[in-house]
Amino acid sequence: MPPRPPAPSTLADLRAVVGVAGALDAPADLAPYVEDFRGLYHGSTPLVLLPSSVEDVARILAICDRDRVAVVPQGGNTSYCGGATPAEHGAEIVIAMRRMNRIRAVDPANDSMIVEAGCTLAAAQDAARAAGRLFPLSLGSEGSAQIGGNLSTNAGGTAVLRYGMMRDLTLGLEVVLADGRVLRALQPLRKDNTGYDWKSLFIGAEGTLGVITAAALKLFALPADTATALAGVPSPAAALELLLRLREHFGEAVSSFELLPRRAVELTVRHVDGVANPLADDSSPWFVLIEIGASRAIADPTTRLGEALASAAEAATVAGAVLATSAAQAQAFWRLRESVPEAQRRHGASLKHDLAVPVSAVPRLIELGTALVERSVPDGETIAYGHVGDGNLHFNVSQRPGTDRATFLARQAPLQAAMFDLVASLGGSFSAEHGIGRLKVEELERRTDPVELELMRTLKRALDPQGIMNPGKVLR
Ligand code: 2HG
Ligand code: ZN
Repeated sequence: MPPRPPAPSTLADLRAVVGVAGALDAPADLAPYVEDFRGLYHGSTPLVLLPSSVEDVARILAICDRDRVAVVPQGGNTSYCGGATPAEHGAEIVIAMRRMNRIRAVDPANDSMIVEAGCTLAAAQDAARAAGRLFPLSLGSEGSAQIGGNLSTNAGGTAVLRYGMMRDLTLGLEVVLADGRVLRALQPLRKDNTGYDWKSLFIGAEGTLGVITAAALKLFALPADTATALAGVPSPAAALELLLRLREHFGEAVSSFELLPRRAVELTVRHVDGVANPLADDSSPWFVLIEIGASRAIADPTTRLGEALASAAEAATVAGAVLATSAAQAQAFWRLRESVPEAQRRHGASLKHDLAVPVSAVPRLIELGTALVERSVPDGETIAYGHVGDGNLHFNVSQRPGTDRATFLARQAPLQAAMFDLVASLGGSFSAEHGIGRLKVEELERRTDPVELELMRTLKRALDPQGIMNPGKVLR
């Protein structure tokens, strides 16, 4: 039986917390909050609340706890797994964090800043830069994705190779628990061995254990100079060889290393305005986008990257390569890379698999995964790309033009099962950086070690005994 919608008196109490400006209930106002970014889920809610302080969130959750009303925390609504979309039955309220978007403090000497959950990732990056520091998390959706969502999904992106994922970038958290109590642990300390690392629990929990309202984040030195190149390579194995070479030359200054199949580049040039392939004459089947974020110790990194690529070419690891000679050109290379999801979307339906394997197993994953798609998806083509330096591939399959959409989409379940089996056989993960949300709940149940799963359920029961926090996401 679906849960009963909240009583009118509960809704009135919730509205009173945020005032008229902080409560949305007209159907047109609710619409942007009830559908996920990929259009996979079409939910319903009687009320979207826009709190502007941690006290607001605490009062909202205390009311929800009292009246057993389920809540769905939502950031920029860019989730790939439906993690922030309310259920269809319409009994859940949405807490959208966008009004909690303050930068509370920036401390360059401590290399840290304190940011509220509703701050966009781009605004957090800008605040760091304005203080002469770098906040390195970087994603295609950074203009709309919010820090709270980045934390709740433990977001990755294109700079993980050098700086790690969101969990690695977090020093402290402020969290409202399911019953409205507030955990305040925003001390930006690099050393603090006072008991369990509970903060880590809320990162990647997708709002199922509490609502993150602010975080203390790590900052870094801005690179003194950046070199960016696009190189054609004969194979994924050659791409990994190139990564090793670059690491020998530049050490940890290699900040991004993104693999693109030729087909992804073609689709991007075809479907996204203003994108060009700077290596149009290069017939390589694969390309890599390389970024070196150099400290002052590495003088003229662009020349040095050119030398490294020339020596890789002599060893046949690289075919052609083009170095960005201006910031605008580097941006154009990044636009090519960041536009791949949009190009795939415009090209037709796609089946997505966000996979991680040990970096050394990437060539094998590509070989076996591509063969699997060829055998089982005659109406699709493999577009496997992404953060190869982290062992994370977006092993996506695009529908071939002129084929039937429904038939193609019906292949998702069997293909996904086979793809996830393949990843397991390579020692990998079926959820690398996009989370579980609603999309992968059954897979998590099926594929997680029973002891691990029981531990997760124990934690969920302990922190959310009434099951009001983002029900049906991550765990059922
Ligand atoms: C990226 O790396 C994003 O571009 C999106 O994680 C991946 O669309 C995708 O599958
Ligand atoms: Zn990605």
